[in-house]
Amino acid sequence: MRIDDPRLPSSPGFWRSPLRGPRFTSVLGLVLLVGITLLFVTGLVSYAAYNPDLSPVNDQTPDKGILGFYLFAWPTDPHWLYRLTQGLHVTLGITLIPVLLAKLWSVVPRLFALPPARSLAHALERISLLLLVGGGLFEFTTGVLNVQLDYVFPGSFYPLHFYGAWVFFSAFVAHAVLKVPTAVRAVRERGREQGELVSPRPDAPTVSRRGALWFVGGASLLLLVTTVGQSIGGALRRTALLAPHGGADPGSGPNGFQINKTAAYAGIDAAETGAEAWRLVVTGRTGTVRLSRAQLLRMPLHSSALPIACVEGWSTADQWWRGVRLRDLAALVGHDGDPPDVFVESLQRHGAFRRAALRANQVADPRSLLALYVNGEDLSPDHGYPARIIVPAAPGVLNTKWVARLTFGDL
Ligand SMILES: Nc1nc2c(c(=O)[nH]1)N[C@H]1C(S)=C(S)[C@@H](COP(=O)(O)O)O[C@H]1N2
Ligand SMILES: [Mo]
Repeated sequence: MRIDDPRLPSSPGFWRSPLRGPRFTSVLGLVLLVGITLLFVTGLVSYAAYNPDLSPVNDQTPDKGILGFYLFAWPTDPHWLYRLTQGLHVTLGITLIPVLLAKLWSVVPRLFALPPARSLAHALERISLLLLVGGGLFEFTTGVLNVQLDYVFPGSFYPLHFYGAWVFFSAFVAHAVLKVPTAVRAVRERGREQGELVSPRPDAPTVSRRGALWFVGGASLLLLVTTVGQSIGGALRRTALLAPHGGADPGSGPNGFQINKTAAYAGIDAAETGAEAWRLVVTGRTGTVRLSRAQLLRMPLHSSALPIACVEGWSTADQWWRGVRLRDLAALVGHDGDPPDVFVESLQRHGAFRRAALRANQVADPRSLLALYVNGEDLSPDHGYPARIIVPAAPGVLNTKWVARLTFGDL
């Protein structure tokens, strides 16, 4: 058989869909141009929100080197900032899946084309396409796995998704620079389509090109409306049919909002959190103090209305937290006025989220609390009783539950 035998996918004649052509591909490509750029930006922002610049504890991407050039001090305003950026990142990523798949389908004949390279330029182009397609599939797959399966991929999600994003986006930019002019022309022009994507012996159409685009758009819309509720929270959470389920049921009442990891999962024993056993150990410039929950409750208590916003894209509406300001705890151990960074450790013994570092600007914010109550009640065991961190605009992962120790300064 010759490579142009129409029984082989390397032959243009093998691909019969009359939908394929520059116009279909270009419309999808232009949607992805906007969508993936936004995904990349919100993804970089998400990484910055972990404050990896601060301390190796939050930095899940060792040796990020020059890729970390853009990191900045994550602000605490507006308090819903991470809800917005991460809700956008995850919802948009999921919504774009049908567009991505349709785009790949529309160019699939070119992926099989032989010979693999006609010239050096052609070889380079195909290598960049390999990075583009492979990188794209990799980023979407790792992202969805992290959201849906609480991560099962070999290796840590952060370095994989972070490095993958740079590889993918570099190939994406190169591709866009080459193709955008053609894509814009293809969308604008009327008349007969031509070019490599057009089948030389098309089948009779079963759906118009416009109908196919509506189908892709409809699939995206369906994913959008069955996902976005998890980021909006409240009553709309129930519309998030595609959001991960099967987690702990938070029940109703003041503590009835999503639970990420339960106390049982984290290995928190009720004996360790009782009034007898539990002490908060606070260390700073002037030494160490140990505080019982009763002593903490005698300190000035403050309230903040703040959400939990997880990297997985879900978030809660604002909850009403009450507790001791982090900056007051800093002052207790000799850091008056200008509090430093703090290293937070949980009672939890295993798992990456048992400790986190907060930046000085987060400690200084008067809304940042070591929360003891939520919505007028004691924290439930699953929400971090006897005490948890809550910080405005920060990713959920920095809101450490079952706090046992705070170390100010000297990270
Ligand atoms: N000790 C400890 N704190 C933790 C976690 C954890 O696994 N262990 N999970 C974090 C993550 S990823 C999120 S999103 C929030 C969720 O808080 P919630 O379960 O009260 O909603 O808690 C954070 N605090
Ligand atoms: Mo999270």
